[in-house]
Amino acid sequence: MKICVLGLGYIGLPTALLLAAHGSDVVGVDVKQSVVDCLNNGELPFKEPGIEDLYLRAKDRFVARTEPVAADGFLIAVPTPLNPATKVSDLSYIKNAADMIAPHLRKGNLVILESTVPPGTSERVIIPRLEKSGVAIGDFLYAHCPERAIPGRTLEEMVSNSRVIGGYDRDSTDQATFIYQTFVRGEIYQTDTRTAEFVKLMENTCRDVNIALANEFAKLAEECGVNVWEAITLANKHPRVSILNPGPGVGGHCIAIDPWFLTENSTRCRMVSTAREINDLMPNYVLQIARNLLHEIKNPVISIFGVAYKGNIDDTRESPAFKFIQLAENEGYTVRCHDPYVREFPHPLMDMVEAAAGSDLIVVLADHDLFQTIDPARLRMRTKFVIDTRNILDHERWINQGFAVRVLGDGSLVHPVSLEESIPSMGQYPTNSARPIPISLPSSISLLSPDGRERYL
Ligand code: SAJ
Repeated sequence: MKICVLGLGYIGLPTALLLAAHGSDVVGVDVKQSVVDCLNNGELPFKEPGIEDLYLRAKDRFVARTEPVAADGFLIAVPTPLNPATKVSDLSYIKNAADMIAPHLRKGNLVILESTVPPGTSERVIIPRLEKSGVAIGDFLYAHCPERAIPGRTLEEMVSNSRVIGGYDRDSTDQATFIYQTFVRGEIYQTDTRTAEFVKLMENTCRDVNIALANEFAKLAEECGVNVWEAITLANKHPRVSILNPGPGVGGHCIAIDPWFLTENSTRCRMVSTAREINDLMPNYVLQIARNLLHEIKNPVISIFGVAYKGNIDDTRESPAFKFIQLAENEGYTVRCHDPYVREFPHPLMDMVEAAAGSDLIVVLADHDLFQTIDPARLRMRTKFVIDTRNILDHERWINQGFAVRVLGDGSLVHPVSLEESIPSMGQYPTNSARPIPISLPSSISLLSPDGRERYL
C-alpha cells in the first residue's frame, strides 16, 4: 500500500516511519524544504528515543517530498495551533493539507486525520475541501484517528497504546483500522468521526482540569500549613483517587490548547475555561513567591533551571518558562536560563554553574531527573534562595549547603522558607534553615515524601 503522510513533525514522522517499517511505501510530505532535505540525507530533524533505529528499518520504503503524490491513502498530521488572541483554533494548516491532497484524490482512496481538531471539523471543513477533487465522500473514505503518544515515549506509545478510530462510514472505519493494525499492538476502538474528535479533546481536557485542581490544592496547602506533595501521595492511596501534580503551569502543544478547541463554540463551559485560567496563572504565582523572597535584594538575578515544558525532554512548546521569564524581566529582574536538554531557546542558555554564578535565586521550572543529583556546593550564588516548583531537588542537600528552599505547595511547618516569613537580607541566611518538628513516631508509621524519599525532618 502506498501512503502519503502530510506533516513530518513529532507525530507525522514517527507514524510515517512506523508505517514504512511495517511494509507500506511511504511518501513523507512537509512544506519545509529543510526537513525534507534533512530526511533524504539520512538525518533526523529532532530527537526521540528509538527513532534512529526505526529510521534505519524504514528508510528503504520512505522518501520525503514537499508535495504529495497519487497514493492509496493520505494521512494528515499537521499542527492545529491556537490563535492566542481569540483562543480559537487555527485550521489553516489542516485546510492547506486538504487542498494539497485534493488534486491527487481518486475513488477508493482513504484520508486519515490524526491532528487534533474541534468537534465537527472533519465534516464541516476537511471533507468539503477534499470533495473539490470531484470525488464525493463515500467514493473516497475518511477517518479520524487522533494521536495519543506522549513526547519522550512517542514510539513506544504509538505501538502499545490503544487507539480510537472514527470513520465517516463503516468502510472508512474498517480500512483505517486495517492500516493501523499493521503497527499498533494496543486495542483499536471504532466509532464515528465526530465522537473520535470529541474523545481526543476530552482526554487532554481531563488532564488539564486535574492539573488545575492540583495547583489549587498547592495554594490551599500553603494556606493551611500542609505539604501538598505528601498530601497528594496519601490521597492517591485511595483506590478511586488520582490527583496529578502541581507545577509552574501547563505547557506542550496539547494540554494547554485542546480545552479551548472543545469549548470554542460553546457558551456553557465554566469548569474547563476556569482550569485553563488557573494553569495559565501559575507562572504569576511562582513570580509572586520570587518577589517575596527577593524584595530586599538590590538588582536581583534569577537563574531558571529547566525551560522545557516538562521533564527529560528538549521541547519548549508553550512552556510556562516563556511567561515566567517575561514577567520576571518586566519586574526588573535579570534572568539567566539553564536547561541540560534544550538546544534552541529565544533567551541565551548557559551552563548550570555559569547561570548560577552571582545569582540570588534559582527557580526550578522543569522536572528533569538530572536536577535530582545537582551538587549545590558547585553553585556560587550571591544569595542562596531556591524555589522548587516540581519538588524534584534533594532538599536536604541544598539546605545543608546553606540554601533556603521554597517548595511550591509546601506550607507545612518543616518548610524552611514560607511566603509569609520575613526574608533575611543578603548573606545573613542561616546555613541550615530547616526547623525540625519534635515528634517521635512508632516504627510502623513512616513519614512519606511524594517521591518516596524520606522527608527532611
Ligand atoms: N503537568 C503538570 N502536572 C502533572 C502532569 C503534567 O503540571 O501532573 C504539566 C507538564 O509539566 C506539562 C503539561 O502539564 O507542562 C503537559 O504535560 P503532559 O505530560 O500531561 O502532556 P503532553 O502534552 O506531553 O502529552 C499529552 C498526552 N496526553 C495525555 O496524557 C492525556 C499525550 O498522551 C497526548 O498524545 C498529547 O498530549 C497530545 O498530543 O495530545
